Order: sequence, then C-alpha cells, then structure tokens
Amino acid sequence: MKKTLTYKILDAHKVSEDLENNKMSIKIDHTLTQDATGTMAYLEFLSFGIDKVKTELSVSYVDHNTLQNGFMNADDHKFLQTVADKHGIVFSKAGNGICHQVNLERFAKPGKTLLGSDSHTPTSSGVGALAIGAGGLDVACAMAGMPFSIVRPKVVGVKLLNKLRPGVSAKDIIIYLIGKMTVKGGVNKVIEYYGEGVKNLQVPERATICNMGAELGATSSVFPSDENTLEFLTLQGRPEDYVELSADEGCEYDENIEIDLAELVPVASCPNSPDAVKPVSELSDIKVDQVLIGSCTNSSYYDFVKVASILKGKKIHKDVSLGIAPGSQQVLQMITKNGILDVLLEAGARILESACGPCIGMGQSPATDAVSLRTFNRNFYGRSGTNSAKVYLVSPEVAALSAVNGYVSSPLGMELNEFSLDVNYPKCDSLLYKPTFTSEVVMGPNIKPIPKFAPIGNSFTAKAMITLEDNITTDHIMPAGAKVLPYRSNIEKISEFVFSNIDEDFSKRCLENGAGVIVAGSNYGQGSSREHAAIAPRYLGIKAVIAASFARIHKKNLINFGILPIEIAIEADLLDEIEVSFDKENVKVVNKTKGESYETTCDLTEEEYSLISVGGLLNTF
Ligand code: MIC
Ligand code: SF4
Repeated sequence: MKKTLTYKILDAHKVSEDLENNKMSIKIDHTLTQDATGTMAYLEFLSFGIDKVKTELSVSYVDHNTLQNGFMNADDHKFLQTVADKHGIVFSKAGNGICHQVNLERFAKPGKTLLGSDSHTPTSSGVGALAIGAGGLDVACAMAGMPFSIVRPKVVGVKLLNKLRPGVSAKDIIIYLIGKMTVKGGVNKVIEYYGEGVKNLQVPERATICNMGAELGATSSVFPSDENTLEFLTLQGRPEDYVELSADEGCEYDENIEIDLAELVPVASCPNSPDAVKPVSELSDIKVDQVLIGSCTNSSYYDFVKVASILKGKKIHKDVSLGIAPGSQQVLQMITKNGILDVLLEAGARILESACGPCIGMGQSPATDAVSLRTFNRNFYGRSGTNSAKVYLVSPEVAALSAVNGYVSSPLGMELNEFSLDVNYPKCDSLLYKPTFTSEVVMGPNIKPIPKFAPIGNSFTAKAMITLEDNITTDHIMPAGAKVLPYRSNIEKISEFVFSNIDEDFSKRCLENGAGVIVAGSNYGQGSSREHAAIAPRYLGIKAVIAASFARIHKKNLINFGILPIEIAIEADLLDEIEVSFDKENVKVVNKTKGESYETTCDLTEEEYSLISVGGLLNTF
C-alpha cells in the first residue's frame, strides 16, 4: 500500500495499535524539554527512580524563564542542569537560544520521532522528523523508555504549487492555512506538505510552517527530507544525519488542500486569535506602536537576512519600538559576523536575549491599547502582558517594513536578499553541555514537590466554578508572563493565578467550595502544552471539565492528572450544581439547578479509564 510520509514514520515506530479506539503508541527516539515545563517533567522523571534516560537523545533547554527577577528562575535552571548531568541529558544553558530553533540547528534528524514538552516541538519536523508536543509527564515517560500514545492521526495532504512572490513569506503560507482551517481544524491530524512548491522552500521556512501548525491544533506537521534538507544539515556540519524521505507517489490523504504559492499575499493574524486572518493590504491604516521580531517561529538567520535587507540604510519610525530576538547563539553570531547586526542597530532596533522573551510575556509588554506587530505564533488575549493591547502576527518582512513606516505595510513585490545565505554556520555549542553523570541534583527553595491527588470517584456532585465560551486557551486557564512563570515549580503558589486574567476570584471560589467542575465550549485548552493548566485546577479541587470538545495536548494532560474530560455541550451558569457519574461505557451529567440531564459515551480507553480511577498517572508508580 502506498504510504504517506506521516505513516511511514509512525509505522516504523509503532509499538502497539488499538484500532477499536483509533489509538496507537509509538517509540520515541528524541525528547526535548524547556525550563517552564521542564521542572515538572524532571520532578516526574525523578519519581520513576531511573538512573539514565532511555532515549537516543534527550535535551533540556532553558529559554522561557530567563528574566531572573528573584531567585526562582535561577533555582529552576540549577535544578535542570544538575538533573540533566546526572541522568544523561544534554543541557542547553540560558542564552543558547530558543529550544525549537536550537534543536532544528543542532539535533533534529529526518525520520526520527521527537516528543517535546512544548506545543511548538513540531518545528523540528521541518527536516522531515515527526516531532510532537506533549505534556511534561508524557515526555518524562518517554525519557523512561515508555511508548507515547496518540489518536491515530488523519493526514491532511497540502500540495504546494509554484513559488512565493517577492515580499511573501513562509509565514504567510501558514497564516493563510490557519485562516482556512481554523484553530481547531488540525486536531488529531498531521499536516503533510508535498508537491513541486516544496523545493522552493528552505528548511528554516519549512520550520516556520511546521512550528505554527500548532495553531491548527495539529498533532504534528511534516515536510519531506530532500536536497534542501541535505544542504541545511551540511551547513550545520552534520550531513551524516541526512536520510532522504518522502511520501509514496500517489498515496492517499484523508483530506486534500492545494495552495498555489504564487497566488498568496502577505497576511496577518488579527487580535486575538491566529485564525482571525486578513490580508495586510486591508490593515494599512493601522498605526503601529511596537514591532517584535523573534520567537521560535521567525528567528532564523534566514529571517534576519530579509529583515536587514528591508532595514538597510533606513531608520525606524519615531513612534515605533523595534525589538529583535535572534533565535539562537548561532543566529546571533551569524548576524554579527555578516554585518546584519550593524544594519539593525543603525535602524534603531533594541537587541534582546536569544530566548522566548516577549512571546511569553517576559518583558516588552506593550502600552495600554497599543498595536504590536509580532513575528510570533500566538496573539491570545493577555499573553503579551497587556490585556488591552492589539497583537497582530505577521511575517518578518511585514514587521520590518511596518517598523520603518509606522503603519502596517505590505512588502508585496519588494525584491529582498542582499545578504548572502551561503555562509558557514558557526558550530557555536559553547552553551551546550553533554552529561558527565557526576552532579548531584540541586533543589533550591523554589522547587516544591508535586502534590498527590486522590481519585475523583465514579460519581460526585460539584458546582460549576466557571462557564466559558469556545476556544479557551491555556493562556486563559494558566496565564504565563513575568509575574506567574517563576512559580512553574510551585503548584500551590501558581494555582492562585488560574483564570486570573478573566476571573480574579476563580481560585478563591474553588478553595471555598472544595470541589468543582469547569464548563466550556469547543476546543477547550487550545495552545500550549503546559500541564500546569491541568495540575493547578486539580489542586484547586476541579474534578471534571465538561466541554463541547478538547484540544489534544490539554485533554491528555487532564487525564494524566486524574481530571475527567467530558466531551459534551451543556447549559450551565456559574455555581449551578452539577452531578457527574460515569463508568467505562457512559457518562451522565445532570445540571441539578436547571433540572437538565445529558448522557454521552465515555470515550476513554481502558488505560485512560484506569488512570482516572487511580487519580492520575503519577499514582501508578
Ligand atoms: C507557549 O508558547 O505557549 C509556551 C510557553 O511555549 C508553551 C509551554 C509553556 O507554557 O511552558 C507551549 O507552547 O507549550
Ligand atoms: Fe517560546 Fe514563544 Fe516559541 Fe513558546 S511560542 S516556545 S514561548 S518562543
């Protein structure tokens, strides 16, 4: 049978299959963690009592919490470094760059499976790996050699034709696709790219597209590995990692989409959702206050070449603040050597650390009501740190041109690339540490043990602690940013902030009531992989989330921590009394306040059901 590239890789890693429940489990070759999810992941890994990771390669990055306002972040970094050294994990120190950019440069290999405790892990699929985002506990299990289970994904074949026009970017391809498929259109699907247009995209462009496939809710995205991949890996000094990979000619996809690259125009994701897409030409009367170029989506050398060719000899508009965060030390070294940094400085850019920074609200929050143009991947409500800010997601070309003009501007037709791409990439690995197995784990006062949770039981009555609309993000549930991120290793403290951007009293209300349920619309928990969005509500007494549908990673995180995800749309108001009873087959929900009752099938596998029954995965060890 002719196979898609997705199933070639999945089948080569298949450990077991449960066709009745449409699930499969796969062997994981590589893992990555970042600090904001990593401290939990390693606390979980340590609880297994295993000496050395069982993967081919595991890398621990520090890139999110690099602000170090107080001892908390630095405590986390030390913990991560010592765990890595002791247990056979490569450590990437703060300053080395954003996990996905560094992983693409230094480690990603075609044909390998990579599981990362960050939703943008699929960035590494740009070289033809199958890279998947997951909660920290799933990654901890993979490091312990356990298979990872997924819903057998549908494969969406995206055929790319022709070539992008000048001024149109890989970012426009993925924003266009998100506009078409919406933020829930990719749930339990892999987006597979093929067609003659693929060869016109370099690996960094493919990585941008795979990165933002996370905004479709997709399990992963994948590109074939071809001569461009070989060139990229050769420039990175690791041509031996190359394997040619593609789908079988004539294979069948579950869904088909065709994109003529030559017809695309610059587009933007408008506030506050990546799928609120408009052509940039329709936004030209919007005055811009801030422009930020960076994040794991667009911070490659390739991106800065284009930015510099727009900024060369120009000054940014006096009312605009332009921040630049190169994705890695390697990128920073390259732009320094090749004169790009000078161009950026002369134009008036502020140079930020090679880290996630403003993408996760760690600094650079815009002014009240300000318009911020970002080359990032998420513009969810409140994520920038300023609830009233209007954040637009755009390509580096749109960002750079708009920074000069002071208004949203379309670069369509602009010939770019004055700087050579043919450079020797510095193998700047001075902040990467191979394990020496000599450290003792250091747990500073910021690292608190993970709370133990009792099982929720098969029937309970609890009040609706909050009622929510569709597409609630993990940024709504468990906000990030400079104030909250330092507490990622302290569940009791971080639980004070659950839903705090939209409902200040949530955590107090939960603690007063002792137990509760969350009622929501479709695609609940979209966005990040942060398992804190499950653990902290569980800590506050949440026993079930009743939602019309769930995002993939968040649903798994809920199950992992013993919260029952119930997939059904119900009517409820705040503090309505909700009775839940369930067994292996069925779930019954009664809104006792309204006198309405609902029934649905229990769509948990045998294994998931037993996890809920014992109070979560950690109780099984
Ligand atoms: C994000 O982009 O939302 C994050 C911050 O990288 C998260 C992980 C986290 O919350 O720590 C993600 O994408 O999974
Ligand atoms: Fe970091 Fe932003 Fe990428 Fe998340 S999306 S990994 S916060 S740069």
